[in-house]
Amino acid sequence: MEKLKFGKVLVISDNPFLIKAFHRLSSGFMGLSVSYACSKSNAALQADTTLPVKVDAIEVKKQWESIVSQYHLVFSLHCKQLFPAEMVSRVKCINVHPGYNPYNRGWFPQVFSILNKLPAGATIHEIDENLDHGPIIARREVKINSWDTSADIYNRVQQVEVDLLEEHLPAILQGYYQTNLPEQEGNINLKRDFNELCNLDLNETVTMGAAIDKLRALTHGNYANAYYTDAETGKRVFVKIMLEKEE
Ligand code: 0FX
Repeated sequence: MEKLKFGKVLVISDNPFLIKAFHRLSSGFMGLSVSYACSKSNAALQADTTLPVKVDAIEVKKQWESIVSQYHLVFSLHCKQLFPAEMVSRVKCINVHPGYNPYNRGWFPQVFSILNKLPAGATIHEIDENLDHGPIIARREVKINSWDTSADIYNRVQQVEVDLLEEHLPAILQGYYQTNLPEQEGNINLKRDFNELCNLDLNETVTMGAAIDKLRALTHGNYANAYYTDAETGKRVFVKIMLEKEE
C-alpha cells in the first residue's frame, strides 16, 4: 500500500449503515486515523451501542476552524449539516450522496426520480459551496422498476454507495483520483418540496400511472409520508401503497 496523502480523516454522518460500512472499508489502511461525528440532534446515533466506533456530536458551522486545523480530509456520509464555504475551501471535503448527480440534487433524490424520471443512483464528489454540486469522483446509476417504492430504490442506492466507496477509497486516501465536472447544473429538491408532495389533494385529477408513481415515491417502510385530511374530523389520514410483481 502506497503512503496515504490524507492520513487524518473525519467522517461526519447521520447514517449508521454508512458509518459501519466506512469503518469496515477503512480498517485495512495502515497509518490511517478516522474519527466519527454526527449532528448534535442525532441522539439515537450517539447512543447506538451497535456501532463499532464512538460517534461524537459536532456542530460544523461553529466548529469548522477546529476541523480544518485537525484533519486532512472530511467525508460527509449523509451528514444533515451543510459545510460552510470557508471550510470546504480550506480542507478537502468529500460527499457520498444518495443521488445520481447532477440530477435531483438535495433532499431524498430517489423520491423525485420516481416522479420526474431523472436518473437515480449514488455519487461520490468533492464538496464545493453549492449543494451536491462539486467535481464528481464516481457515480453509478440505479435502475428504477415500475414496481419499486422509495424504500426499494433507497436500499439499492445505499449498497451502491458502499460499492463505490470500496472501489474508490484507496485512490481518494492516496490523493490520485480523477474528477469530472457534472455535465449540467441539474436540479435541486429541498425538504419543503418533499413536504408539499406529502399533502395529497383529493380533488386533483391525474392518470392512474401518475397516482401510483406519487404513492410509491412516498412509500418508504414505516414513514408516515403521504396523507389527505379527513373532511369530517380534520385529521390526517396517511396513505401507503403495496406493489407486488408476479413471479
Ligand atoms: O440520510 P438520508 O438518506 O439522506 C438525506 C438526503 O436525502 C441527502 O440528500 C442528504 N445529503 C442527507 C444529509 O440527508 O436521509 P434519511 O435517513 O433521513 O432518509 C432516508 C430515506 O428515508 C429517504 O430517502 C426517504 C425516507 N424517508 C425519510 C424520512 C425522514 C421518508 O420517506 N420519510 C421521512 O420522513
